[in-house]
Amino acid sequence: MIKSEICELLSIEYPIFQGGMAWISDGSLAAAVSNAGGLGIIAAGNAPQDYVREQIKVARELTNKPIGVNIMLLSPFADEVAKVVADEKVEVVTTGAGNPSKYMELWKSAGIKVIPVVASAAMAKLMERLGACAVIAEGGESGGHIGEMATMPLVPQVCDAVKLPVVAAGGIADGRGVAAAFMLGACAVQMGTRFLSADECSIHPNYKEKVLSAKDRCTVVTGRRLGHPVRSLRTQFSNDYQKVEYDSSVSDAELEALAGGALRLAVQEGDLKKGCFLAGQAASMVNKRQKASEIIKEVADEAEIILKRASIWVK
Ligand code: TUI
Repeated sequence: MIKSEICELLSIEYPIFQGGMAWISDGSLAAAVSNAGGLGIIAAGNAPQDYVREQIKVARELTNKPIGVNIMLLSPFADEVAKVVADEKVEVVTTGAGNPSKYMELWKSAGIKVIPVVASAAMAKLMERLGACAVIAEGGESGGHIGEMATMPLVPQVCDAVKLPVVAAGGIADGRGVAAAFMLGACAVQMGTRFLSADECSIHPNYKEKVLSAKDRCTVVTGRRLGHPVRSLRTQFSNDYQKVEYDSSVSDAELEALAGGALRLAVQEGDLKKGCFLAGQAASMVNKRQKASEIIKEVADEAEIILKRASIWVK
């Protein structure tokens, strides 16, 4: 059994988080992961407060284990959702795509454990000073909104910068990734892409099929011009977007309009032409449909075998 200080800190069995993926990570998926002993996380994404309250209720009906909510800080509803999670006293809040400083006091006074995603060592230090209980060091191999650094150099540098427990994310989809993350100094991992194939993940069948058939070079990054780089599977949408991204005759507003609604079209409609199918570089390592509990157990068992064998390298 792999265990670390994060298990005691959060009262979970396995040091494995399920990433809060906008439009995807709902109360059912989060509850399945938490019931399996990991940390299930509901994504607030760009949704208003009612959706988030409802998904917390769904999760609470399905599990009495701790759950988390991810607040996407670029959301126009971030302020109201920040209050909802405090009201509902979810056990853990993770944040993404920005700096959550202004909410830290509110969440801490509600007794919530705050675990921000950081994309740099400096940001990790700031979060430590403001009272985060851990940080997620997410490299640019991940799906969705990404920072500049890759997981391999980011995790050890964040570990050196803070005394807090560090959760590694980005490019991790099996036990080898978990073992590597622990070797880099992390004490837990967060996986998003791997959970896209979970039976409890209710994305459109076309989305699941695209992930299951993805190859190693199937992801691309778009959105750098607008300052919000996003990794997704190569599709007609990403090809169309890339064609106009650096065309100076296309305005920023036109580019925004092209991307607007593309996540929802992928997740709910499975729209293979206009949908933006977010996924990380580990997509091609996701090869089978499984229950969330099987994913957690398989990944943890693989990591255990590898970590036990690690001493063979020392002569
Ligand atoms: O947030 C994510 N991944 C996401 S959010 C999302 S929804 C979205 N849709 C369209 C455009 C943009 C977002 C889809 N995927 N991951 C966590 C993450 N956070 N990755 C990188 C960061 C990050 C970046 C900069 C965290 C902090 C940060 O700090 C900047 C600052 O203000 O200091």
